[in-house]
Amino acid sequence: MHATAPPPARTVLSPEVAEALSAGRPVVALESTLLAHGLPRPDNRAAADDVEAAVRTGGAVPATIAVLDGVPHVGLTAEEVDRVCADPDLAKLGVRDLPVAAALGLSGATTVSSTALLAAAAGIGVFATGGLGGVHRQAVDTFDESADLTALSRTSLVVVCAGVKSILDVPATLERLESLSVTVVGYRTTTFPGFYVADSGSTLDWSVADPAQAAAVFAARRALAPGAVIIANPLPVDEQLDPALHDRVIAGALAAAEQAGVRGKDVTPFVLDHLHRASEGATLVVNVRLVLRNAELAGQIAAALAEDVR
Ligand code: PSU
Ligand code: MN
Repeated sequence: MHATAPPPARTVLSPEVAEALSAGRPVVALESTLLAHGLPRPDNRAAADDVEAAVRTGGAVPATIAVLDGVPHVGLTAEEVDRVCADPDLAKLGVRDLPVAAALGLSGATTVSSTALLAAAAGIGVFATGGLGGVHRQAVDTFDESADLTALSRTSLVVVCAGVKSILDVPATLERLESLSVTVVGYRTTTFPGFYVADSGSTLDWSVADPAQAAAVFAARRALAPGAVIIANPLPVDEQLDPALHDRVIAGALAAAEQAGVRGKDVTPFVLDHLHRASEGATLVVNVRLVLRNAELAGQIAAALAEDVR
């Protein structure tokens, strides 16, 4: 006989998140890699609070997700957010890393892939981030494609983002999302956003006009097959990074990563950090701005979804 599978790793829900979920009130998941590895310390700490506040403005309860001492936490206390934002050695955990962290009692920040999985398992239907991982520009040689894409192909939730990080190969990433049957919809646009800039140069087939339509697309997706609905929410043009500055600093950051021989999961944090410094903080301001906008919209979509279920 086969040994029976062990019970799934215990997940701790914060009291507020547990209460909201059991009452059917709207909840929005937030990832922690963006805090620990995407934004510089100490600015990341204020950003963490601001993102949670933006979810509340949208009408939902925020649930920032991280793994602490081997235990997935959905909804963090202020002290737990301090830990995530202050520890320079915190691991970056994708889905494949979760079992190791659980078994060895390790702590780490969760990426889009692992946050989506833990959120859906907890019964959360909406997730806000900055930009998704995707296909890297040298992927033909390196095979570097974020696990975010495959994770989203099998996880049922709405992900609100400003597209994929513009350090990536955006058209190739959209092709892979199509192959993986991930639903991608623009928010009030069919222009696919370029993270720091409003227009990535790629277009989408579909757009939704308001949070209720986004919620309706997700309800239809959930009834059809597992998999995510990506709501691509561009920055307004007057809030984007200057496109000329954007192209210049990205080229420099990618060249620096190449020269430093950075590989694997260190590529994204290295490049984001290089951009923040090369742009003298301009990319950081825009990065935080777009995450806040996504968090607020995600709150509105979660509220529309909760309304629908009623
Ligand atoms: N979006 C941001 N900043 C980030 C990330 C996304 O605005 O730091 C993180 C996310 O956690 C995403 C991860 O899942 O980068 C992708 O990393 P990789 O390319 O190694 O899969
Ligand atoms: Mn990668």
